[in-house]
Amino acid sequence: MAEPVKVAVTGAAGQLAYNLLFSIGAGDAFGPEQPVVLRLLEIPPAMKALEGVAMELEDCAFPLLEEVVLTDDPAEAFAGVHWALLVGSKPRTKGMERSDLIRENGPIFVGQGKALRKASDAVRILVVGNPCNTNCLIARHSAPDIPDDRWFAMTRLDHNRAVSLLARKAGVQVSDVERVTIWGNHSSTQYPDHHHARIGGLSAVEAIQDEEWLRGEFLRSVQQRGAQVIEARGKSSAASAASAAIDHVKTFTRGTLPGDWTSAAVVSDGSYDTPEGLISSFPVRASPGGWEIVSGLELNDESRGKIRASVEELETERSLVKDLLA
Ligand code: NAX
Repeated sequence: MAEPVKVAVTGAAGQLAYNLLFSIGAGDAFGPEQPVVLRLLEIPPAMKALEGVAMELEDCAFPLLEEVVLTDDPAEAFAGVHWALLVGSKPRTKGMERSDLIRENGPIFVGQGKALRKASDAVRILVVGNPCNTNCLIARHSAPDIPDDRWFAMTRLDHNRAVSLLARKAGVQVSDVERVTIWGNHSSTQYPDHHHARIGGLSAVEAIQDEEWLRGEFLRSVQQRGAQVIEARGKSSAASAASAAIDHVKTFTRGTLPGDWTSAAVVSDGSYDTPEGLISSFPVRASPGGWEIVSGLELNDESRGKIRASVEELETERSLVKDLLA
């Protein structure tokens, strides 16, 4: 048997993690040959609930799940891990502004960033807890020794939502939809871009024959899907978000399909006029050896304007947490 891959999951007693941990245990993220160790982090009041989750993991008798460690100490959670899935953060409460949420959650990611120094040299970090781009920025600044290409904030759920919507509108399978891009922030300013998408080998405009829908309803539906799920379910997306996190790990472990790309918020290298260092979503090609931002895509004025608006929001968020960026 191979050496186990060690995976830290924070917020491990929360609803998203409840949909995530069992998939990881079953082998969905790392494949049927790869043993896994789960290192689960929670805050002290949630440790009892976490014990319940651990009992259930045990009761699944997953052949690949070698060990489950429960802790409220970030340094212990991250010791030697190859992947850190940072899901835990405080939820937005009634009447709370996005800026309040950023200030509430920022300090969590300073502490966790520092503790990530205990991780394996090969660690990769996926921040899911919101506001995920700016939380990722804070953690990255607190762990300057971890190279830029290891940091991700999750826009895969937005990407999957866009792919699914295009497939349904065109009446094709999701596997026929390629090269969709989510640009910018994981927020309602994100820009789901159909311009380079291919649907069954055609451009999105040719396949869908409804440019007005592509430029209007498609965009708004992806941007507002999270809010719609909350409205309908009374809770935020959990199963689809967990599935997207698994997709992200799979893509960045095994690579994107030939000719296709994915979306992920990564450390900007200045591409597409996005200021260097911001954690912004781009089209990304991955292989088992690494990844790169897809370069050279032509953007029309409308696309450039929409990307700029989302990037400006990220800059505002960065200015709100300036004091937390070591
Ligand atoms: P829950 O409130 O169910 O769970 C969050 C868990 O985090 C709780 O168990 C809490 O005790 C724990 N926690 C809080 N502070 C912590 C800390 N300092 N260390 C470790 N654990 C801590 O929320 P859930 O529905 O699981 O969502 C988790 C996060 O994912 C939220 O921030 C949510 O906004 C975010 N999401 C991000 C998505 C994305 O696409 N990037 C989509 C889904 C989801 O909305």
